[in-house]
Amino acid sequence: MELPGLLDQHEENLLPKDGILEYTYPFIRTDHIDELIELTDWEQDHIQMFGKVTKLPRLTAWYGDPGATYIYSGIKNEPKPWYSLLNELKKSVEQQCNCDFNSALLNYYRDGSDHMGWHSDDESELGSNSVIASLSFGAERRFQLKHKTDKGIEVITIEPKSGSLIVMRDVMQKFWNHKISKTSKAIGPRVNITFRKISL
Ligand SMILES: O=C(O)CCC(=O)C(=O)O
Repeated sequence: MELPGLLDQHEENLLPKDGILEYTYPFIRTDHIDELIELTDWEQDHIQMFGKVTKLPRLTAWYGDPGATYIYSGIKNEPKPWYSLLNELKKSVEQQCNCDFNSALLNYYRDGSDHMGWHSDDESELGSNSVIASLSFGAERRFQLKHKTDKGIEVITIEPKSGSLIVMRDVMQKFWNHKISKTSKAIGPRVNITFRKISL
């Protein structure tokens, strides 16, 4: 199911069942992207797949309150301290979704070959039914959602606009996987920030 044209508005829930995915556009100024690229201390992480160590196909950075350590894909992330713009973005998002966050994962997709495979953000340190808020800046990429068990539900495809906010709530991470697909189109960079709350 493709939903690209639907999205110049606030959508309360784009999922047919088992969780909530809210979409809001426009939400925030799009010109933060250059500053985010410059001010973030990006890392090139590696993962082990089929016994081989490979580069993660994007750059990442983990920021947060002291102690907000996060382990995903076998990578242990100690938080870097918030910088001012990131903290301001966190406050705007907290106000909009009426919740609070203590950490953020930043992903930098340098071009169309950078991507993220199917996964859900269901690590134990996030607790159950955690709220995750996702800000997108730059190129529009295909964000796809697939139900983990109900094969009768079509894959949902949205293209979050630069300056949009997605809020994932309720049981969504338990029932849905999501990914950012590769593209062969010549496109510019994209930065995504997911604000999270780690149990301290
Ligand atoms: O880049 C995106 O929009 C998705 C990010 C994501 O899935 C994640 O950080 O877990």
